[in-house]
Amino acid sequence: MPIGTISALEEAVHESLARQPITDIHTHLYSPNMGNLLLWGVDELLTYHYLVAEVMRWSDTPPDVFYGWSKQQQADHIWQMLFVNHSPISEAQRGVLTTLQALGLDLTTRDLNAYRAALAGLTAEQHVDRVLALANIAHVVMTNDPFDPLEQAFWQAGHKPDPRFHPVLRIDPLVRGYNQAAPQLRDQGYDVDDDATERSFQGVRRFLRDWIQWMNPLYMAASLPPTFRFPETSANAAILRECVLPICREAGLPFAMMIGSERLINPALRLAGDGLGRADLSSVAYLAREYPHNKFLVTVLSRENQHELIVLARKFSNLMIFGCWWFVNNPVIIEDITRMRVEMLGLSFIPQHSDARILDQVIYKWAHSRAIIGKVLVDKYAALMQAGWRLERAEIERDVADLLSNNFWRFLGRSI
Ligand code: HDL
Ligand code: ZN
Repeated sequence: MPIGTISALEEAVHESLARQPITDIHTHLYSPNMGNLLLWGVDELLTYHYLVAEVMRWSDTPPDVFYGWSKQQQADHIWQMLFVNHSPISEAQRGVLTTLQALGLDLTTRDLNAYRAALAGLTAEQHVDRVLALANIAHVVMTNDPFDPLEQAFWQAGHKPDPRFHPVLRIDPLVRGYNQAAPQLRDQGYDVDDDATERSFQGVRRFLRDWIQWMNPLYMAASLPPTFRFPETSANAAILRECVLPICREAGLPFAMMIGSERLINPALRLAGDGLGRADLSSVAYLAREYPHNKFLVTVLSRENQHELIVLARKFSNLMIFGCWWFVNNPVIIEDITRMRVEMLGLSFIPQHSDARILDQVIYKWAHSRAIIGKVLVDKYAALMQAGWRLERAEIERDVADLLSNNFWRFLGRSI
């Protein structure tokens, strides 16, 4: 039975989005059997680095003093400054409310200790089951750092993550600061030079092959600065050319490039101290063109880069663009980006990832994004109806499944 009215269309789109289990293709979450790496709960929610940056705008407490406090003291301060003293209307502030409300907590009391008590006593596994069900997430793609001793201990012992959690081999040091990474590689037993020599190439290739074997990642990934250029003569570029791209091709893995992060523009803020810059996307065009047998997942941090990245996706089918990353993960920009992508790519992209660092955040990050993606889809499907197109609910469900999951797995060449 075709959809005949706008209200029926709105119901079909928003219900399809709500019912479609999500593959969240980039997060900083961890399988519950990876121990303390997985962050969850009220105090972690409140001390998210986005909120740390926002509290510093009101607080008389210097960052180094703040970071010397306990997690609970930090959370109390953020709650008081950003939620009680001022209305919590920023995206990250509102997100905390969306999440607490979904967890069944009474926000009229504003009783932070009651919220803490409500979640106390839960195990990580129990909370993972509850939160993934609330957010309707079927697959969580992690960010796994082979230079982190905790991750080395887990993967090199042959442990496997919860099957809902999928690994990604994150290799920033190799392509963003190879000279500094070389000593760490030698510490792990890889015979490399500080410069990008043939011996270094062989050592890094062995490193990558070993970690692919230990981790079985879905893709390799790196966050890259706005100054990222390829080709160019640096050691970082040589490692990308001689090691990362050939090993990705050999293993059939996409390489995810997250471009535009300027690390620690304010070091005092630590994890909250990163900024952004506009990147030169001619390097992405070069890579997609000159490496047609490699697959690239790409997201960019600058609002000004979004349109040109969409144009590149129109030119290269080995390029899959994804998400509204970090500083563009705000409703006004998410809507802008999603409209441009639909208008220029149809349904052949991955609209969002959560980038969640705290488990509970997936509730708000996906609730907020589902609403915006739905608003754009309703407008676009309504235009099809206006043009006399017969709209079937099953086809909307198919399209939504592509956007929220199948486009990713199809691009990987994997069935799930
Ligand atoms: O490099 C990245 O993966 C970024 O997402 C950073 O982790 C950043 O700190 C972040 O959490 N953004 O949302
Ligand atoms: Zn991230």
